[in-house]
Amino acid sequence: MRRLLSVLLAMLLTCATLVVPGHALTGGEVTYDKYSLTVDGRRIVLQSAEFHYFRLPSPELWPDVFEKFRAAGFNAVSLYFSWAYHSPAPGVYDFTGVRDVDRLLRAARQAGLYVIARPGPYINAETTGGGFPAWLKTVPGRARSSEPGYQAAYREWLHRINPIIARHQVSEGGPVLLYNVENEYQVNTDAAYMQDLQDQARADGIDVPITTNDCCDAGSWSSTWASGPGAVQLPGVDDYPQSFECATPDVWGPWGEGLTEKLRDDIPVFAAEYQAGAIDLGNVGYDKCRELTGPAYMKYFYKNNLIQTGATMFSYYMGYGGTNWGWLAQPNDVYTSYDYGAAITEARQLTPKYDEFKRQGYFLESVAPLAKTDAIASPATSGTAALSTTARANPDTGTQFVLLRHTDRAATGTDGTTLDWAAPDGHYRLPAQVKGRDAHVLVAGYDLGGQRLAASTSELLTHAAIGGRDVAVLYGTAGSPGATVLRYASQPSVKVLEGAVRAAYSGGDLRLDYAHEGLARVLVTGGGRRPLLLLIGTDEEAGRFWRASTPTGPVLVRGTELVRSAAVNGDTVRLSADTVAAEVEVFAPPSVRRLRIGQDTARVAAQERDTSGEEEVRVTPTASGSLTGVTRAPAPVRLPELTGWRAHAEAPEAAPGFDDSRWTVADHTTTNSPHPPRTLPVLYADDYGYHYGNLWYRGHFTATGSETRVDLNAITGLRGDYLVWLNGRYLGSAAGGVQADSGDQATPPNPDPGPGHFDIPAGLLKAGKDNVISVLVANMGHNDDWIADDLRFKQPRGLVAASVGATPIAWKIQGTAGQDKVRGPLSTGGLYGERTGWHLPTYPDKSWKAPTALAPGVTWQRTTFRLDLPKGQDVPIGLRFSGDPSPAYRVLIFLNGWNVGQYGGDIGPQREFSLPAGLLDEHGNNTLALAVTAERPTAGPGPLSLFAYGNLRSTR
Ligand code: IPT
Repeated sequence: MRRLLSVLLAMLLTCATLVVPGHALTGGEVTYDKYSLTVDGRRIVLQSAEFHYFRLPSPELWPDVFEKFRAAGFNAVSLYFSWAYHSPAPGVYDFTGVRDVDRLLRAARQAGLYVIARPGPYINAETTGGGFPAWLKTVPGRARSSEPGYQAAYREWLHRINPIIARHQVSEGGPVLLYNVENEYQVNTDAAYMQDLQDQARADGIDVPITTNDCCDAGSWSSTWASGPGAVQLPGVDDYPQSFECATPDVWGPWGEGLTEKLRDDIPVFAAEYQAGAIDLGNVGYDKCRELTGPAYMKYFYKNNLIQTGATMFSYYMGYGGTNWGWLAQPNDVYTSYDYGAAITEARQLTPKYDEFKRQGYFLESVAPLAKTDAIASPATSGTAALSTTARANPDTGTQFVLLRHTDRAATGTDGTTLDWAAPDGHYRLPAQVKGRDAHVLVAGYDLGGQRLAASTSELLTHAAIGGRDVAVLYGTAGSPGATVLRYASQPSVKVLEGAVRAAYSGGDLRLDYAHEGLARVLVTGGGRRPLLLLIGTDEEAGRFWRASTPTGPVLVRGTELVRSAAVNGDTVRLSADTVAAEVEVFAPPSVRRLRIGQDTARVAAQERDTSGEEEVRVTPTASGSLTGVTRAPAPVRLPELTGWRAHAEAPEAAPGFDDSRWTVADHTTTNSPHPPRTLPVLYADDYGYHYGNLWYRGHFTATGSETRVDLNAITGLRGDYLVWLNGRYLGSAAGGVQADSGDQATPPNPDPGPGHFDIPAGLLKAGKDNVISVLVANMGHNDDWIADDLRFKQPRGLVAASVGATPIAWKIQGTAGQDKVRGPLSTGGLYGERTGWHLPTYPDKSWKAPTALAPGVTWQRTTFRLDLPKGQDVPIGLRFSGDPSPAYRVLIFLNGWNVGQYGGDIGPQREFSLPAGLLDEHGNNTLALAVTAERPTAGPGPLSLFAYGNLRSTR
């Protein structure tokens, strides 16, 4: 009986702990005015970042990314939906498994993020076809227009995806806040089409405001179409001021000031896609892209946009980039990794860019008057012309926001000034200093909880009412001077707990003067207000804080690697947090005496995780009223070596006697393609239903005996090639034609499909008999449709011309076998090994032999490894190629049957490949299979090893 009672009691207690929602979203009506969005009558500053679920095919990791967004102060996530990812063929759609977008939207809500839903139909995004399924290339009617063939196709997609989005709208208690039609629709436009997208959405139950992301300058859609058919309710603008030149990260703003235009008087300024990373056009690696778009850039450009234009809606592209696994890449611009140099890396690691998002995000989230501001006169920067100011104020509260930065945005020196500031509470002269390529947003006249912040030349991270007092975190550049003025009815008592802070009181103003060093602590009591604990730190110290809300109010945490959520129960604060061995400090109500880390209150409530592994951290109270303790180190991780490789050559298709009787006959004489065939029959792979990955062709001809040359042209997309055999003899390879055009309408796609002449060696032809040409063509993916031009989007893949003198050839084509229901249409292509399951974990490879040097053609190499990563830790695993990448080969990498990427000298700079948990069994056996296509004899890819991107104790 006592046992039963205690079990019941424990259950009750657990329930009390667990029903705490992570972050509640406000539901209700979504409206807007010229200042901001309003949800259920409450203004919000929208702070969103882009995420592509199709680039993280591991739904169990979606909550991790979303919680990391939320923990940086984002209140929304922007989601493209890829039509291609869901639809292998007309009329066929799949929303299960890794394509379960219901689950995706639930995960966003669970993490407390609103959603900007962007179902295209066109999305660009450097993904194959710009999100268009490849089967659309065979449909008549220009894509991105109202022409009938295209119209029927996109309506089919919208009527599948819209109802899913609709049932997750804010009005239904879900997260979807905005609905984005099309993408940077600016040339070859069609108003009837834009109108129809919106009409279809409304008919499908979309009731939130409809937006579109305009490209880049005033010539784009919503300025031309501000009203009338096709006009969009609440358009936004895309800005990429840093360009994609990752090789030169020090060049500032080559694509302009990056100030988001106000498109109409009745709507807020909406930075629909604001650059937060870059594609690696120059193949220099994403770390350089992260530098190009690093914290300095973020500070200068983002804050400029906030204060100079008064934008209240931001969506940053990308928050997390992910992976172009399978054939997801649009090959002309990107390779396997879509890390993007984002704040959160492909392997879900947080970077210094994340800290800067957090500094800005917490500020936006904490300071409500930011949602409604008008431009005002700004304070003078006395003593220097190097610095300048711009200011805004909230017309209701009078709160002022002053942007202070260098007049020349590219300046690199440090300059100081005294701000001559006519603030709402008085006229202040306060010292400030700005280093080059930085910018500060300073606040005056702000009701900070129970305090009155008259003015400060420190930036405000956040403030929280905790246990009857206010805790505020201010920050500034290490070593720079700062001053903060607070208003009191009478002289308060000031206790400097840590750091060098001078306090002076006069006429109701408490003025604090200091230099930003480490983390100073000042306790202010009396003076007619509730107590205030002021924490004044450097940028770095501010970046170490986490803020989490609980039903009993917010808590602040310092020193963990991440805080996902928190709960306070009686004398215990529980954190769902990621940690290493480090000092941790928690600011919680005074009733709290104990700290437990490791349980995700929100997700346990949703029964999505195991509750074991909580760590009780021994804590002691501090003079600041906080608790400190030391968290445990994660257990070390040892990864197995990759040994025991077995290999097997394939490409039997090259042999003359190979049975191709069941292959598809390629005998079309016409095509819907806007590219007329150069020779007949039409050999375009898409016309025969083969859309992704490698292709085989076999051409039979009765030789006259006088043929001297095989002439072939193939279009593969950038980085592609093709290999040719005649009667089983390898003739060689050639780079595939690309026609990767400039994106500029004036330069039409390059019609040259590349060289392709293969001399026939003497004695190889069999006159009067059947001769066989075998061709293996890489299809690297499909062009996007950025300029709404079918010549670009519908460019064929595969062979586009073939002849052997004037001798007629009978062609057959072969590609992907059936559909992989689990991995979807983009994972496998038409290699023999793929068609027979050599990539699958279950394939019996016992008879395979140890690898040797590779002959031209295709060879598979397989091995298995066992993992048992420590429970309760997050250890993202990668695969590293440490040999010299050679253009002699290209490697498709399969993990447990999933194509996780492509490696090789011609493919890109990438040597490390993320093996995401979910595809990777962290506690079991894993199978790696490599399909190596060699263009010439080669030793093949060098040594391969597993490595860990990080190791944290984690509630992932
Ligand atoms: C803009 C697209 O809207 C987006 O889909 C993606 O392609 C991004 O840029 C680049 O990564 S296109 C704009 C930069 C011209």
